[in-house]
Amino acid sequence: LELESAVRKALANEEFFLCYQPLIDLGTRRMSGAEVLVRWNHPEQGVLPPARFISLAEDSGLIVPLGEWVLRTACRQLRAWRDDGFDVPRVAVNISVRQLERKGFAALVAAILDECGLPASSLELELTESVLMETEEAFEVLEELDALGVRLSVDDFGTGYSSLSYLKRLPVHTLKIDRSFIMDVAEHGNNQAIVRAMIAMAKTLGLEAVAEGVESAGQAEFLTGEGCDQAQGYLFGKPVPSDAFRLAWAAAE
Ligand code: G
Ligand code: G
Ligand code: MN
Ligand code: NA
Repeated sequence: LELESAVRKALANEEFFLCYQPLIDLGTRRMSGAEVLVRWNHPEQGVLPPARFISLAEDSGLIVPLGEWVLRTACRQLRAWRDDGFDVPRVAVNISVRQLERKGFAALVAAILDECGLPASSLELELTESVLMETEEAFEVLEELDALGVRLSVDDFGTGYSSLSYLKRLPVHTLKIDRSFIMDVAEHGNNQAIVRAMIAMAKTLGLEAVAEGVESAGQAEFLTGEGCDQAQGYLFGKPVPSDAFRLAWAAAE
């Protein structure tokens, strides 16, 4: 309860900030977007990672205003970058089931895009497998978001318990292969066959494959050879605040 009121206060005091991690097109090796990751600059404890407060914010329902702040701030940042001549193709924002369940979520997304003068294709929403499996209502919201033109990705793919049939049924565009599978692919590890199969399955279903947690050139080489579309990880860049992201990538564009 104490933390709950602390999160509430932190929102009011603007103690949250966003970091951006590059997504890389493996064909061209150019930056294809940025995943948005929230941080809490706690007045006493310093910068806290999402693991310290997201599930609490989900349990208390505070993820709804926090998530809206993240979405709006990320879209405003993209607008500002573009106005400044820094053309980031899209931002990818993590969304919790509690947000998706809220009536009018698709309308909120549409309003924020409109407010920022951004086409829906500039926004990607990352959802975990468990979220996607949750409810029939969630399915309807996904269809509304798809109709808007927002891109939808399945985050941490391969870590859930879900059946694969939902992939064909849901209007998702991208599979983000969890970094636990990527770790040993350069060393002919056990996961090579699994990752190869995941990429092939994405292709068969007409989805883009993104590899998470790419840390070495060997991993990137393997993934490129297997036809993986995009990658993300420390090899290309860690999550950093907006100014550092721009410094790192504006010149490369
Ligand atoms: O770098 P990292 O510790 O930032 O992120 C850990 C996890 O926290 C991510 O996998 C993501 O699922 C979650 N996360 C980060 N930012 C957000 C956010 O804005 N909303 C939600 N719901 N989850 C987030
Ligand atoms: O669950 P989600 O994929 O949304 O969150 C991404 C998380 O993975 C963040 O905590 C981010 O800091 C972390 N991350 C991103 N790239 C790498 C990487 O190359 N290696 C490791 N170990 N973690 C990474
Ligand atoms: Mn994510
Ligand atoms: Na992940």
